[in-house]
Amino acid sequence: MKILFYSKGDNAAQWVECLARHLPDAEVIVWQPGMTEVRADFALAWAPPADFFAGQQFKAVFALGAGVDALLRLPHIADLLGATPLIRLNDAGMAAQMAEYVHHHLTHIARGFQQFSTQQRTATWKKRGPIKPQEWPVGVMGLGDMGAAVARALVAANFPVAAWTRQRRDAALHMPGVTAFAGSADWQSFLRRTRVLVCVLPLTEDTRDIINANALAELMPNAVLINVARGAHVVDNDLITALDSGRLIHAVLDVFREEPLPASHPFWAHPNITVTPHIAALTLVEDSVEQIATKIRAMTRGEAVEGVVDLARGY
Ligand code: OXD
Repeated sequence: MKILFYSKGDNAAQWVECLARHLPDAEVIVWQPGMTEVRADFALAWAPPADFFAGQQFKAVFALGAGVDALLRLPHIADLLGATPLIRLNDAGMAAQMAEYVHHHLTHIARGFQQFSTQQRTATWKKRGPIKPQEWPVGVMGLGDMGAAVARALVAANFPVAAWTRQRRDAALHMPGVTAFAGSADWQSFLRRTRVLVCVLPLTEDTRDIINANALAELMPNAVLINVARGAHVVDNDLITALDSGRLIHAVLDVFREEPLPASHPFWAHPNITVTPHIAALTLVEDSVEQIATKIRAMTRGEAVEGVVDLARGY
C-alpha cells in the first residue's frame, strides 16, 4: 500500500516514523512539488496545493485536522476528488485541548486574573469577590466533537451553557445541562441569553462573517468572544468597534483571516484582545495516525468509517 503525505509547515519525519509503526506494510512518500506519477492508494494531507491531486486516484484522502475549509477552497476540488472520500479527524486528542483552552480563558477573564497581573506590577494587594458562574452564560456555536467537549467542560464547571447549531441536532437536544438552539429562527434568542460567545463552528459559506456587528449587538452586556474556529467567522472591524464601545469587554482569538496574523494588525495591540497563534487544539501525531490507520484498515475490509466530509455541506 502506498501513502502520499503532505503537511504544510510540519515535520514530515515525525509523521513518517509514526505511520511506519502503525502501518508497517505501507510505503510512505512525502509529496514534493512536481511529483505527479506516484499512484498512491491513500493521501494524508494538511493544506496541500491543488497539484497534490494531479494524476492521483486515491481510495481516500485524510485531512490532518478537524476543519477542512482550506482543502475545500482549492480550485476544482470536487473534480479533483471525484468519488474519493475526504475524511477528517474526529477528535484525535483535539477536543480535550479545545475544552481546556476555552475553560482556561473563561476562568481567566471571569476571575479577573488580568487585573491581578496589572496589580502585581505596582505591588497592589486588592481582592475581588468570588466568581458566580451564573453571571457568565456561555453560548457555544457548533456542536461537533470540539463544541460538545467545550460544552461538557463548562457544564461541569457550573456555567449556564447553551449550544447553537445550524440544523437541529439530536446531540444538542440530549446533552445534559445544555440548552439547545438551532437555525436562524433561534439565532437571536441564543445570542440574547449569551454573555460568553464561543465559536467552534466549521467555516462554510453559511457561517463566514457570522460574528458581525448585528450578532455582537445582541449579546448580553459586558460580553466576551472566544474564537477557536476560523478567523473568517468574525468581521474584524465589527469586533474592534464592539470592544471599543464597551459592548464587549474582551475577545480571545486563536484564529485569524490571515495566519500568521500580520504584525501590523490592530488585534495585536488591542488592550482587550488576547491573541494566541492557532494553538487551541494542536493535531497530535500519534493519536491522529492511530485513528487514520484504524480507518484505513476498516476501509480495506470494506467497512464504513466516521468523519467522511459532505462536500456540499462543507464539513
Ligand atoms: C483543525 C485546526 O482544523 O487545527 O484541526 O484548525
